[in-house]
Parts: sequence; structure tokens; C-alpha cells
Amino acid sequence: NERLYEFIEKMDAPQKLKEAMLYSISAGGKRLRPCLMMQFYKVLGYNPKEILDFACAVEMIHTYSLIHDDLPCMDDDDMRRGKQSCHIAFGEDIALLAGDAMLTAAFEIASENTDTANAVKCINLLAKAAGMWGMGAGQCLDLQSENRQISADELKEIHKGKTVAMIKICAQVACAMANVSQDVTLKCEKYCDNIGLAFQIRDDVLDKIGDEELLGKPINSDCENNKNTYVSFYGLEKCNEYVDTLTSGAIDAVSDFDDGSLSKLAEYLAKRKH
Ligand code: GRG
Repeated sequence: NERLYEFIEKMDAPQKLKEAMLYSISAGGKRLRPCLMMQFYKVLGYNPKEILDFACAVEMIHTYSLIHDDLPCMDDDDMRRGKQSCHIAFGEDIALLAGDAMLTAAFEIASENTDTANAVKCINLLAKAAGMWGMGAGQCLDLQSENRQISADELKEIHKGKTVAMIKICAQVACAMANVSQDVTLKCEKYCDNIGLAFQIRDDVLDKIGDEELLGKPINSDCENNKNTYVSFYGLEKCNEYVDTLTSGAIDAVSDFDDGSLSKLAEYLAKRKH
């Protein structure tokens, strides 16, 4: 948190834009992605502080995506994490720019103090995960799927981009920076594929039966927006089973080298309430 706030505060940017960025970055996010990236690096035997700037970059990209996702032309959500969405608090124009600024700042911080070939590779991987090989493509597919029936494969493709890519990048950066073998990288990626999909399914479950106060937003919004969700596809019971199967698969994937923290995190996410 300190590094994120310090980086934004010292920017030579218009005050309003900085306020909007700080508002969203400090609005109570769980910090799952940066924690996951740093934890992977630690499990692989390194000091997590060494990749703090990459961890901040991934959180900035995540925050940008949420600011833009809430805009009227996207999901049109007034509330996020129990507070007004960025565009409600600052206006659509400033929110759009705050999102843009956060995305570009992510690449600024990722390239700060990084001059190794591995670091350059990580910046490339981050760009791919955020853009057309990942989240950006998933968001577009999601928009195009509204108000029509899609297949199970299409649903998975949407979330592979929208949600899983930004979780998987955490493993990819940690593995690249730790210089581990292809075998270990694949195992870490499998862990992320599994917890990433489980995370989305749990998100859909919480949108149906979650506690609005804990979630900080109204439930049933997917249904009201005519969205295809895992719950509308498979029903609650099957979704819970699917989350458990994916969680076990994640834990198995990293069992050779996990110190227990990765399995604990996977189990926590499967039962999360917000
Ligand atoms: C076209 C390049 C391009 C980008 C589009 C708007 C957008 C960018 C992407 C939206 C992606 C999106 C909203 C994915 C949802 C992922 C998800 C389940 C987010 C919730 O994550 P949490 O629970 O959030 O970790 P907190 O609040 O804890 O930070």
C-alpha cells in the first residue's frame, strides 16, 4: 500500500486526477493479485520485496479495469467495495482518465529500477495479460455475450481473459523473475488457471447469494444485466462442487514445492465472502 500511494502521490499530475486514482486504489481492494505474485516468489525461494514494483503494477492494472468496468458504457455500476464508483465520485470524464492514467502508470512502475532481460520479459507478459491476449479480449467477448445464450466454452473463454489472465500473470512474473524451470512455471500456471476460474465462479455465486454489506454492492446485478454466469449455467450446487474440484486441482498442481501458503490461499478463496 505504501509503495502504491507514494508512487501516485509523487506524480506531477493534475490534483483531481491524482485524487481519483488515490480514491480507487485505496478503496478497500483485497490485493489478491500483488499478494499472490509476491507469495509465489517467496515460495520459489526469493525475497518478495524484490518484485514489489511488479506487484504494484498488477494492482494498478486491476484497479484501472474496475474503474472502466463500472462506467455507464460498460457494467454501469454506481457502487464498488461499499463506496461510490470512481465516476460517481469524480464524474465520467475524470474516471475515464484516472483509469487510463492507472494503466500507463502500471508500466511506469513496472519499468522502474528493472533492467534485466527477465524484467523486460515480464513487462511484455503484463501487457499481454492486460490487453488483447487476456483481460481486454475477455471484456470485449463479455460485452458481446449480453442478452444472448452462449455456450459453456464461450463462457470459459470470456473468463479465461477477463479474470484468469490477471491472476495467471502473477505466477508468470514470479516464475520469470525467479528463473525457474518450465516445469515449475507450468505447475504455477495450472494453479492459477484453477484458482482463477474458481474465483470467477465464486464471484458469480456471491452475486446470487452473497451479503450485500460484505460485498459492498447490490447482489443480483448479473441477472439484472442479462449476463451469462456460472450460476445461470450450472446452478448453485454444481458451482460449489466445481469450485471445490478446481481448488483441489490447484493445490495438487503445486504440491511439490508449496510451503502450505498456496494451498491455504486457494482454500480461503473458495470460501471467500467478498
Ligand atoms: C480493452 C484493453 C481493454 C481493456 C478492458 C474494463 C476492462 C478493461 C476490463 C474489465 C475486467 C473485469 C472487470 C474483470 C472482473 C474480474 C473480477 C472478478 C474482479 C474482482 O476482483 P477482486 O474481487 O476485486 O479481486 P477487489 O475489489 O478485491 O480489488
